[in-house]
Amino acid sequence: MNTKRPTARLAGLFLAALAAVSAASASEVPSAIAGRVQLPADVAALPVEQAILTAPPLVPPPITRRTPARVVVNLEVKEVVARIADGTDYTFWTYGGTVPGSFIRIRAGDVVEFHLNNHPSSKLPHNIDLHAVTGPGGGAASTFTAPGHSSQFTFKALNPGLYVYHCATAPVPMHIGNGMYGLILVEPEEGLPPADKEYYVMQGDFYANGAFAGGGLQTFDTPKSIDERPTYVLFNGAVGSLVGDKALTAEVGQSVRLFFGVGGPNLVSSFHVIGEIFDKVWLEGGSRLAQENVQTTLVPAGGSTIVDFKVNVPGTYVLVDHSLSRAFNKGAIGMLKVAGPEDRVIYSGKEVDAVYFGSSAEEGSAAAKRQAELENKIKAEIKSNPTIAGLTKEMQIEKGKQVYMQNCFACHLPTGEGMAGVFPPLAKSDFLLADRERAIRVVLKGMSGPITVNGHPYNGVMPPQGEVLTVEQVADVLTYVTNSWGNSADAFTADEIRKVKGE
Ligand code: HEC
Ligand SMILES: [Cu+2]
Repeated sequence: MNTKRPTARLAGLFLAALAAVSAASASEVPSAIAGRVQLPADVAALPVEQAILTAPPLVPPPITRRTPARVVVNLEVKEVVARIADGTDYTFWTYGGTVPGSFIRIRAGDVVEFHLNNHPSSKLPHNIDLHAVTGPGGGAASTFTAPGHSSQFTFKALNPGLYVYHCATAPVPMHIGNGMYGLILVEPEEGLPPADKEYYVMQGDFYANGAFAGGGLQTFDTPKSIDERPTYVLFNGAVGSLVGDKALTAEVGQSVRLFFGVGGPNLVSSFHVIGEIFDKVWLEGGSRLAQENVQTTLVPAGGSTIVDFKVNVPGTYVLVDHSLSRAFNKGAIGMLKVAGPEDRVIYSGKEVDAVYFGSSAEEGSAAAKRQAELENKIKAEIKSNPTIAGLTKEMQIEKGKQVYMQNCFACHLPTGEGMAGVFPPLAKSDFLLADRERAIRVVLKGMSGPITVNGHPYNGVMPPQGEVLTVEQVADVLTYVTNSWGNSADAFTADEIRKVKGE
């Protein structure tokens, strides 16, 4: 496998470079490659199975075997643009192309060979911390994976339960906030009691650089995330992902089981289904049936729950976070549609009408749109005022450093030194400092093909940043890189960037 060598070098250099960066210290840093594990004879003799992964709201079938297996999991990381609300797209980072990521189902005692494959079109390295794993970082350090690479590690599922997995690459709240989480169910050895319908739902808080359903393409907003002011609180990654013809379904008399998790990054959920009572709750996703007859169950960020209930009468049952502004104004609504004969003794009145929620949400979103317009007007006023607009070069450098630590450091490293033969240096780069316009073009439009930097050849792919970054952010990050690590140049202005962008 010749993919191993650059990864080893990447991991080693990255570790050294990251040690100097305090901002990244809370996240997992890559570890050295330990080589393939020598499985003892009894483990090597176990039957080998390819895990079935499913996209939400579907769940893989229950595990029927009552003995352990070696399970191979192949999970692909993909950065995708998808609908977050009507007329509004968002750049999601995903496991398996969906938010939440693919559902993984194994059995306690299984030995899992886990492959994390980072799609070549990804802009950033990613990893995975599975809460079902016993070991440092839950696998994060062992799965740090550059774009176009694949990492492998092995773990034994020691504890049954429903566990969250998530990305733990710096900046962690951004990776999780962009949708990098999912659930892995470790069934108890004897299996779970049977249910007629099983579904997979996860709640997440999203921090967009625009208003709720504000239109256009939105991306992650760091200040909003730090203040825990989400633009959206969503079930399964989009407003309306479980509504209308995408609603969950069941029939009168059936037992429904929800595997519900909270990816966060920040909020907890007061999970409730309007018009239903949870007959059974496996609190916090643990393996013991802990409570019965529950109205609302609290699910922590990075936690889960399993709820079972029988549906007795037809109608629409609404899933909410009972912190209700999140449901009515930020999107945390899903639906379970139950078909079948009425039972007017159990329930005789008229059912909850979906339109009630819909129109409230619409009014909220019209106001939010107006709010976005006003915010843009204020921004335009500030821009045309030279005393406010005149940012000092130092301020630009500080802002640019933040852009760099989100968008560039993964490849060019926090020290700007790059990685010999793979990522060219920005520190004292003759290529960078020779031509301002060319530098702007590289950042906006990306670059590929052979180049020479400080006498060394490079032939890689630099992903375009023009869609991800605003012109101000490009000006700031270029001002930062051309005035750090011994470099020196004039500040870049947004107008300079705009000129190249429009060519
Ligand atoms: C996914 C990895 C990756 C990311 C992220 C990335 N770059 Fe690059 N960058 C490259 C590669 C690879 C090249 C060389 C391309 C080639 O060989 O043609 C490059 C080249 C460059 C160059 C010109 C060569 C030099 O060393 O002077 C500049 C300037 C540059 N990048 C700046 C940035 C900035 C600023 C950011 C963040 C906004 C960024 N890069 C993000 C991989 C990356
Ligand atoms: Cu990630």
